[in-house]
Amino acid sequence: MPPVGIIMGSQSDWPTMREAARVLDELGVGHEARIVSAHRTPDRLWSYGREAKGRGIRVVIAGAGGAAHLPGMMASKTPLPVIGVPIETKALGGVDSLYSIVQMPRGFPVATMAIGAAGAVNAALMAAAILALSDEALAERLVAWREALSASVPEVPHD
Ligand code: RP5
Repeated sequence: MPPVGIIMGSQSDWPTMREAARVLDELGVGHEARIVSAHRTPDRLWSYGREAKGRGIRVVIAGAGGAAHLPGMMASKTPLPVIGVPIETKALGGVDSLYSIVQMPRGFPVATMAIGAAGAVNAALMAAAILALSDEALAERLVAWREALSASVPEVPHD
């Protein structure tokens, strides 16, 4: 069973959330992706949250847009760490998603990332960092990934 579960509220979230999948692939971290909507498929959300830990999932990345209740509801159903990705929206630019995810009541945290693709990439890196606490080989791959990113940044801007 892969250690990371990537869930999202809709197929329309996948172009953003596949950025998380891509980075996890780069780091050699197993993952699964599922559409689990808090509003449209609440029973699926309930089963996923109830079963994730027992199936071997160790971190959940949850992306949703608009009235983005998926990450918070997932955090209420599983003791696993939940990382929330606010999806950019046409109507409100993703601030709606951000506010829906970030303002959890005390006791049930969601680690909330930036809006959009940057948030999805960072969610993958955060999940990898959590797993790397007990996986030295992954910790080394994560350091190498970060070093490669640093090395790719030019010192002098060009036209
Ligand atoms: C949310 O509603 C989803 O996470 C998605 O970001 C948003 C819009 O969904 P679609 O109408 O594109 O399916 O539940």
